[in-house]
Amino acid sequence: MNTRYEDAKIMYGQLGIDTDKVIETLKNASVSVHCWQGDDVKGFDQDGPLTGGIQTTGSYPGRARTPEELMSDLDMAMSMMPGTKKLNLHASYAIFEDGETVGRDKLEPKHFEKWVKFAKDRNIGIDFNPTFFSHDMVKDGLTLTSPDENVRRFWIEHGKACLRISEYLARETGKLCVMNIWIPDGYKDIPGDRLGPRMRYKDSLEQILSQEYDKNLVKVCVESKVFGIGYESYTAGSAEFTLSFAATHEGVIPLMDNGHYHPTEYVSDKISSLLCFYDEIALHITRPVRWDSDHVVLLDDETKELAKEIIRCDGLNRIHMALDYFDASINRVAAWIIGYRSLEKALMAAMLIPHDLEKKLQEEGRMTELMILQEQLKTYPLGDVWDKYCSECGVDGDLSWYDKIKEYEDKVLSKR
Ligand code: RNT
Ligand code: ZN
Repeated sequence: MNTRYEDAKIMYGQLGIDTDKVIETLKNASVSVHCWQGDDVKGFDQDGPLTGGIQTTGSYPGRARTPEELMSDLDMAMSMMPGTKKLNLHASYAIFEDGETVGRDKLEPKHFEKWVKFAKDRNIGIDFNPTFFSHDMVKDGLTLTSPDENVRRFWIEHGKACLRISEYLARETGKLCVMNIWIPDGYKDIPGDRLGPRMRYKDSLEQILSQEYDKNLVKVCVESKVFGIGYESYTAGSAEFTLSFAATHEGVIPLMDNGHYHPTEYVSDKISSLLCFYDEIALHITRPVRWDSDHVVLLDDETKELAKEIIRCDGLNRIHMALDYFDASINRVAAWIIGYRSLEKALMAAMLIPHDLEKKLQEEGRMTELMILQEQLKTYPLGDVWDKYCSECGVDGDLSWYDKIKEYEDKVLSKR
């Protein structure tokens, strides 16, 4: 393998790329790993179905049912993930002591103590999400936009509680906490009023943000969406809404989920537009198949294009990257690993491109040569640099990591 790496190093070196440096840069690029892949987005604070217009399909055995199971599965998954990881938690993953139940409007930092210990022991940071779905207080599919003031108040209090928790998570781990707000609110059929819900959403967000918090420790994002299952005709938190909200509210950054746009729109093309106007942006990286299906992320064209834009725009310090998918039809731990490693590979591929040269060719109008170079790079030995990276990070390579996951499935997951 080392000679293969040496050969690859020479090939990329001829293009002016230092593969050793690429490996070091990738090691430090942080990717947030979503806890919800392990339990089909169920959480621990309620027992109802998954709502909010999202869906996990499949019934592969081994879903994590308790915090202990989820932590153990996360450990297994993370042991096969090279690079810097953060844990992405939802408020619904609160851990209560025996018999205790607390409404989401009353959640406290102490309900996340065990997660803090988990993160500290592994020296990773935590990102956080208020959970505006799968709950009795979602009325007629609405939360922060509800015309029912009791409902809206409850969810505003939830948002404020989550800001306090996010600050605690950041303080404890010593690492920035990105808190992402996504609400499903909308209508299945043609609404009679589009402005009202959006004005209520705006007001609710402003009320949540009136909670004091340290802006150096917590970054608040707003995630847009175009439609959900059962919310086909209208969603309050559209792209225009969230972008405008973030642009006009200090300390708020926009989050783009690449499953949340029309099928011919590409988030890879949107990144540079936002970077002209925002210091920071955030991404949910997923794989939509025909709709916002949240399939496991693969090393496909759009993932590669997304990664290219992140690297080309020198965006590693300005773009918060998080994974967001949920597949219950295959081994869930493997699903985590495949998605994470695919994104890492895409980032590596992006770092192995001579961007200055491509830019020069474009600026000089040498589009034929640009096309030839881009096509050539597709068959360059990315895999040899990837193998070296995995071995330096102490994680198994592509041909062997599944052996250990299969063993874990036989010993642990299949007994659940
Ligand atoms: C839903 C959004 C949202 C969720 C998670 C669980 O369409 O993408 O980000 O997937 O919060
Ligand atoms: Zn998302």
